[in-house]
Amino acid sequence: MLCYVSAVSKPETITGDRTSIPASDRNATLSIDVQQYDKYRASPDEPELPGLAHSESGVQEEAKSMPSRNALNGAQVIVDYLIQEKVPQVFGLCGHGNIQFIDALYERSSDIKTISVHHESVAGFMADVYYRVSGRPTATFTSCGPGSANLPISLANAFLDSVPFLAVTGNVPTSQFNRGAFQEMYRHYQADFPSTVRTICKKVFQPTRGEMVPLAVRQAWKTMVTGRPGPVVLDVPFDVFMESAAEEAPNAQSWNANISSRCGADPEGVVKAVDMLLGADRPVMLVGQGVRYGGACEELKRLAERLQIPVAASASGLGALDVNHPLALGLVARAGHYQANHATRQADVLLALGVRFDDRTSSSWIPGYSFTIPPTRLIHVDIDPEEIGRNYPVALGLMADVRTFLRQLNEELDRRRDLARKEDTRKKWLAQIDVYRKEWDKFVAPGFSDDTSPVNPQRAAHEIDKALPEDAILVSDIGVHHNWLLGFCKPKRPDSLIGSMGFGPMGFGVAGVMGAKFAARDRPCVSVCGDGAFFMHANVLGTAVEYNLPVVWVVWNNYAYASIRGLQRGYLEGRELATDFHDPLTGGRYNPDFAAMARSCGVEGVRVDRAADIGEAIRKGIAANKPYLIDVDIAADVNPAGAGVWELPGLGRSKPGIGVQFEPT
Ligand SMILES: Cc1ncc(C[n+]2csc(CCOP(=O)(O)OP(=O)(O)O)c2C)c(N)n1
Ligand SMILES: [Mg+2]
Repeated sequence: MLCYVSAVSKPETITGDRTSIPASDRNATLSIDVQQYDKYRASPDEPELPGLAHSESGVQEEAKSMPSRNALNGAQVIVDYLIQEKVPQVFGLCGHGNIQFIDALYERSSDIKTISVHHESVAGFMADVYYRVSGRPTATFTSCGPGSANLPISLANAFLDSVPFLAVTGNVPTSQFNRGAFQEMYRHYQADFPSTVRTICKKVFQPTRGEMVPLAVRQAWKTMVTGRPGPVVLDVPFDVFMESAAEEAPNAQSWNANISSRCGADPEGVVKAVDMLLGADRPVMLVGQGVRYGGACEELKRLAERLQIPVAASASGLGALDVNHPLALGLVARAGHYQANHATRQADVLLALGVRFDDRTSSSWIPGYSFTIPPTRLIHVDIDPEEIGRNYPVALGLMADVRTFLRQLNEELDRRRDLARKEDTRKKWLAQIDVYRKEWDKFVAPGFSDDTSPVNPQRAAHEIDKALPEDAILVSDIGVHHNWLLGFCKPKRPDSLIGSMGFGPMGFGVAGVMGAKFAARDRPCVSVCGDGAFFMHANVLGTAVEYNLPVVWVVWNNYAYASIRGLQRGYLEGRELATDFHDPLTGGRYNPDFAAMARSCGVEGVRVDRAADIGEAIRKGIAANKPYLIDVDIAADVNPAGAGVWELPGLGRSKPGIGVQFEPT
């Protein structure tokens, strides 16, 4: 392993003005053997008072009194820390505010790759999906002012979906704070990018001296990954990137590797939960993102099979249990599967694991469509107690890591002798659910064989799903296509179908698929995205070419912001404005030729007009092993119907496509 030593003479000489360093030394990088480097490492346990040499250790004192040949500046500390955390690559975009950070990346380019994108939000979405697939956080880098102001959409998305990444944002030099320097947000408070992002990330750190960087970076990383994960911003003024920061970066291993947030539930609560589940006549489990990304899928399956409890999923939990599993009910939502909604709304005990109960999962909290709580007795388990009791009263609320909780439940069951107590009732309940499943299958059957053009959306979702190999990662964008995919794809793994549910920003899937590819080089990565979102973020084509990323975009081309037009049709008596794309002369539908656009960027591009050709096009796209775009002409006038409803307060509520509101007796 090689480490760098920046050849600067004394920390003070580089403060604020790197030009005072002889040009020959300024960018010099020495490679030394790690053992030699280790000679200069102070013990990570030794505290140091800012500005004072540590008198007892000797080591630090010696290092300070010698010419500080290995002093790292702020940027170098951050980069070294990322490398220690085994971040293989960072995603970002340059600006004058972060060129010193990029320089530090340059110095360590054999240890960490730098991926340059064409829009900052793309970097954030890539970092986001990289985590969802790999389970490891990465970082973004953006400049001061507008560069970082392009990032918040992806920060907000990660925050609401509990996905961590470290956003290293540049800011103006501290010496220019509150002077209205180029790109400074100064009108309310100096260098105030933190105010821009404070509501959409877990925390913002803004070190204003070089020596504050080591503490900021290690704390930022810890905040990001512990408890309920989420993105953190490290906002670094221009001079702080360059200022001498430390002899070495904090030791990531000692600061962060030994912290566990896998807290279990109150043991009495575990006993009570088991009592409730064993005594239930119509129990259902509802799983969310906490199960998928919390690595609890095995434990979930074990519990479900052991107690024969059916498992429904929120959109963020779909795939936690293979949807082909006999106990899997599918999706609870407005457009959810009948067997899922109809089971959860009749359940006498509902065990909710890592779920938020948002309006789309809960049919806008109107009783009898998704849930009927009470009388359903809710056991709600979440790592974040803020989510417990937010929308429904609980019979039992437990703050816990979902995986640990499931292990606790399984252990408690090992101690019980009365597991078979309700076997017959349970069989009856599952048989009842089977009837709902058949009703749903009959309800949706016509869509699978519809051969019309433009392609029926249900058929399109089905064809896409059939064409994907078992290990494929499908990243959806936001729009009506996402609902169709949730309804008719059959995710087998926790990362088979990735979507955004909290913030729902267009572009998430267009860009996120490239993050998936970085996380899983050997798995096919496919994005299904709306024509509106693709046009918004078409810059991704260039990035895929520049980094040779064999991803496939399936553009769900319905010549409209169709999900929103659907609302105008459903709630506003069809008064349509600003929701479709049309030719001003003919009034006919308009869009660019996406396939030609792709080819102009060096990406393979094809157009598909018939349902029967979708599968073949996807298989070819994956086999091509290079960036590939498939533009599919899809009907816009059909909307996915399910067993739930959605209300826009003041405008009314939709009607379920199947079933009626459940009234408990
Ligand atoms: C950045 C952003 N702008 C606006 C919206 C509101 N919005 C949600 S879905 C949608 C339409 C998306 O159109 P398209 O990408 O073509 O997908 P479709 O619904 O047609 O499948 C819009 C405008 C959003 N979610 N994100
Ligand atoms: Mg569209």
